[in-house]
Amino acid sequence: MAFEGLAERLQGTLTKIRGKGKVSEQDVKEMMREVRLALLEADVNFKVVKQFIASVREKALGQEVMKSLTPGQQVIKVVNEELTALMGGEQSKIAVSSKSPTVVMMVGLQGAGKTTTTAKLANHLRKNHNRKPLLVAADIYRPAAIKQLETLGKQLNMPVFNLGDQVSPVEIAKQAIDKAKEDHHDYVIIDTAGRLHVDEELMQELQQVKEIASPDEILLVVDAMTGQDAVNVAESFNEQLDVTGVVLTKLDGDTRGGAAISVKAVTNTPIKFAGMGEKIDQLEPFHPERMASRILGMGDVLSLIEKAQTNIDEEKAKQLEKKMRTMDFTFEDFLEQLDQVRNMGPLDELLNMMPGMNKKGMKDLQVDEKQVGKVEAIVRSMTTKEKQEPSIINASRRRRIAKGSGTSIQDVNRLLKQFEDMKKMMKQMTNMSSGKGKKKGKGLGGFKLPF
Ligand SMILES: Nc1nc2c(ncn2[C@@H]2O[C@H](COP(=O)(O)OP(=O)(O)OP(=O)(O)O)[C@@H](O)[C@H]2O)c(=O)[nH]1
Ligand SMILES: [Mg+2]
Repeated sequence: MAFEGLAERLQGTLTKIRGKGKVSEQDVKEMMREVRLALLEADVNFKVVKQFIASVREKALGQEVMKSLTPGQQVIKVVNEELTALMGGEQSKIAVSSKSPTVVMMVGLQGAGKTTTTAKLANHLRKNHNRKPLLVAADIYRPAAIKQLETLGKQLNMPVFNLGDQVSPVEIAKQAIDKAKEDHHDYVIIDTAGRLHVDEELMQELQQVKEIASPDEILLVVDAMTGQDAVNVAESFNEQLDVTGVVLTKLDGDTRGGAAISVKAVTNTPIKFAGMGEKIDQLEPFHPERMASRILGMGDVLSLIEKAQTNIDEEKAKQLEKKMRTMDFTFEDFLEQLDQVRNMGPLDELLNMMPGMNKKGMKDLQVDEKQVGKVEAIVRSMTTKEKQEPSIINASRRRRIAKGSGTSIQDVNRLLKQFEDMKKMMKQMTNMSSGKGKKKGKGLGGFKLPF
């Protein structure tokens, strides 16, 4: 499987710092040395590696600290982000012309996988985008080329446009597009001939086809197994033809993966699809992010990172903030918030993530886990009504709650008092930030949270 060597090396390196509570500059340096070697060994372009390492190092040292991740995990996060960016960041989709049909031209060296990919792409477009492609046999040089596409077309039950091998590719392309319009095809995919090396004659012909067909997309098909060569080939094709996208084939093979990582960086052309096997349905849209996590082989760490970033659901946080403003914040909200944060790790996070809580001066609040447990027990001993409307909690209810939670009446009293204070403070803070209460300038000093 592609990337195995690279994945193994990177994982080995990253595992070393994964659980570390502290990552020193020296750690990062050593790790980057290993990552560098791993990438070079995977046949990633030298310049690309250099740049990559520099930007990871800078970001790993300069980044904002996320409390729910260990420093080791944070470095992994940076490596993952940078690797994703290197491979193009966002997924890059195939062109769609506003004027049907969309014309796609496939180019590339001999044996790269053009003809196979032409069929795979047609299948993908029909299956996933409900399109009606026309395949065009414009390789008149290799004896069996037309036959090969015809066979694939039959297999797909899709028409193949073909004028035999006595008509020029330029003429074939022209007539194919007319035919596509006539038959209401919304995609035309032109399979062209390949050569062993990039040569002048081939390029000229491709340029002529390009001129007549004005393709919306020129997909360069490159064989991932060829490593650095794939990147060089991509560079020359790009210079001559201005390709709009790359298809990396044979990523299922025993490749070292370097091409996947450097092609975008070197040619500034996005990888749009990846060939994952010889079968017609083995073509996948290329997702830089997924590819990066596959290379890093760190689904667990990466999903933890993702969780840390999204766990406090933004929508909920907004609702909560609104509630606090309007004084509707109840003990029920409090519990919900507590649960959400519990899923993630250290509880002092709660304070920083609760809207309005991460204001200056509140940062150093320490949370005593035992106290939190006590508070939670008290809240859970309340009836729903009590949680929603703490004002109804009279003396006998307080007694009952204390008993139910294994705490004292004083504890319950203190919590209720502090909860009211907290709500008041929220109001004050909101007023302050909206400018209303500025004159008071009371500050928040001395206020204690319920735990
Ligand atoms: N394993 C694997 N094999 C592939 C993939 N894509 C193409 N191939 C194989 O690569 C070989 C060459 O594919 P073609 O589609 O004929 O290549 P081409 O670029 O059209 O070659 P020419 O027409 O000679 O220039 C075939 O045996 C394909 O089955 C892929 O993603 N994975
Ligand atoms: Mg071919």
